[in-house]
Amino acid sequence: MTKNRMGLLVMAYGTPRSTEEIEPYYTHIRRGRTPTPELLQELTDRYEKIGGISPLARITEEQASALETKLNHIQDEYEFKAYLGLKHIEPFIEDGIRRMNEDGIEEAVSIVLAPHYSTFSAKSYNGRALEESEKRGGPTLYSIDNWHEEPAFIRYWAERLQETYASISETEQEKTIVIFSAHSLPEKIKQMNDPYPQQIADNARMIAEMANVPHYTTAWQSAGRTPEPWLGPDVLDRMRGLHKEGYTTMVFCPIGFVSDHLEVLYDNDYECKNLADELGVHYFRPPMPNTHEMFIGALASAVLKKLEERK
Ligand code: FEC
Repeated sequence: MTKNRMGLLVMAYGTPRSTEEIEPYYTHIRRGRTPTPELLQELTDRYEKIGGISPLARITEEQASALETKLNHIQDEYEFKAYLGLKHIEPFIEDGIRRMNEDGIEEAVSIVLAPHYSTFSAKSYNGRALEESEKRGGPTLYSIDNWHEEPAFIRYWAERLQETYASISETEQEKTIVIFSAHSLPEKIKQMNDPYPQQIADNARMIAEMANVPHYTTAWQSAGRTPEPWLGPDVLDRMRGLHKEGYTTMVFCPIGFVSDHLEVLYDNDYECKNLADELGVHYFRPPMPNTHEMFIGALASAVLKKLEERK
């Protein structure tokens, strides 16, 4: 049987691959405004704290390749070929579309390596991809908006929580709380009826129920360095409040992210961990999905569902 060629545009945030790339990357995030020397230094220092640069570039490539392999292994109808498309550094989303077009790919599924929908994430990634494919006259895109309800994704985090709880004594479990977190966004998204806050709340409940954890909450992390108001409560403020309520162990699940990168390795494992130490609270952060088989299976399921939908 001849297989249909199917492009797979795997989109992710992107990260500098060297210290020299930090400035152009940061300028791109700021929509072309060069950061002040102070802001640039502060970001460089954060990368320094996690080893100089982020492992995100390597992990994103590994995830795209694992997803392509998995998809070609579990079905016979399509021959998938993955292309990377990054938001803030090369290869940009537009480069991914261009390469598909040059390779003669006529149809493609696009997926974002972030589980939830927001105007700042899925909408902007998929919007850029669509604009470029329209400009070039192909490929036809089937865009996945969100995939946080994929059962294997929920099971991934539920199992990690169960493993973490198994290492905590029964008496301490009573004073343990799970903090589900995601990247904060400007508060104005609330006026735009953006589904992001609700999707995070629903996802936290689904995972907590499957893992059967008695106490959990949600909080926002990694708010941008801009003067406008961002969604709160910030995870650090939430930690102080929970400590006052008597919790002595905090388990962090950054469900808005899927890889080890700056926002997890610095914002959680450095900033939250430091505050936990200051408060005398035990800190746990289960491993991120990265290329875990169950997680790649969740992405593959989302891709195949999208293709079923269009039939
Ligand atoms: O490991 C790494 O090097 C990169 C990690 C990284 C990820 C990430 C994910 C998200 N962001 C989202 C929204 C915003 C908004 C702004 C913003 C700013 C930054 C800055 C860095 C950065 N983000 Fe990011 N983000 C990562 C890195 N992000 C660095 C600039 C310095 C700072 O403010 O900390 C504000 C932009 C502005 O100035 O207007 C908004 C969202 C996600 C999760 C979804 C996704 O992955 O796309 C949403 C990973």
